[in-house]
Amino acid sequence: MIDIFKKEIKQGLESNPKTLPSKYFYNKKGDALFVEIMNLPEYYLTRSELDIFQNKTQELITALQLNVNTHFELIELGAGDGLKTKKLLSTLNKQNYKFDYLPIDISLNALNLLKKDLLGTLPDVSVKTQQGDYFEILASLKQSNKPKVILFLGSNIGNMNDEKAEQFIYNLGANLKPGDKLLLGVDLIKSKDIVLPAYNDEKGITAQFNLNLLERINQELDGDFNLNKFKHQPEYNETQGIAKSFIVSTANQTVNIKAIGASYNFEAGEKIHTEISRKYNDALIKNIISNTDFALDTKILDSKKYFADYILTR
Ligand code: AVI
Repeated sequence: MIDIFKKEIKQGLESNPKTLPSKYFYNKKGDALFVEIMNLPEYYLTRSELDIFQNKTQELITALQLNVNTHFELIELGAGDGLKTKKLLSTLNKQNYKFDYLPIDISLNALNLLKKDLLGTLPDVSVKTQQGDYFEILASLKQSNKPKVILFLGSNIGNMNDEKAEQFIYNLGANLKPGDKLLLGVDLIKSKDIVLPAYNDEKGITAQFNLNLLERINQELDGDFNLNKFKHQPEYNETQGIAKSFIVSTANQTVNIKAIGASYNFEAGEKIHTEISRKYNDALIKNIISNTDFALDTKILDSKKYFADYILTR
């Protein structure tokens, strides 16, 4: 694990321009900061999707074309605290649908908390947590003949570039059978007046979240990044619908990373690209799925039309 981390950090810092992978935001501190982000007034994404799950639950169920007599598997990739999904689980349960809920996450801790919570709030729902790599688990679930609904929410797909997103959805399809469904939650292209503050909140939580990457390198790879000499910088291109986060060096400086055995020079104003948060519209979604085995059925929007849950059929 540490070896892959070291290799990818080295690769990123030796690229021109420098980059660091956003997947490394999520250590214990990063997870906690992301929970804070989801509750920020500026971060509309979570609230918008919760609006759909809370107020358009029946539309979601109808769009998924579920059969009340057929036992199915509801598989969530990166379940987190399951807040949105609980609304769906509770309605499905009330309407006597037969299903197993299979949340998949890399964090065993998150899964255990979710399972405990669901045992208390929805004791009748069958919950089978799965810890590990999404695709390894999906491959192992392939033997079951039950129809599957995959949930990939929160615009998590937006943290991949379009090429990776297409590959990811293609791979999902390869692990499913015709008729299985994918519920894909994505943030929609909108004005920079709304998007930029979501990545540049007043309390500076997103800045801490971004800079935590450098802190992690200091702690885990014995680096000496001076966090006071780097700052968070989000950018948003409204025409493309792409938000990007950068860490900018505020001085000419050299950073040593002992575990890599290397030093890196930064010029004042030099940027490290740390994250992409893509926003979508119908054309982009259609284009991404055009070379996969999925067809687009429908989409459900929140009341402000900020966010969409697309329903795709394998
Ligand atoms: C997890 N992901 C969808 C978040 C996003 O909006 O791209 C991560 C995030 N980065 C900064 N704030 C939130």
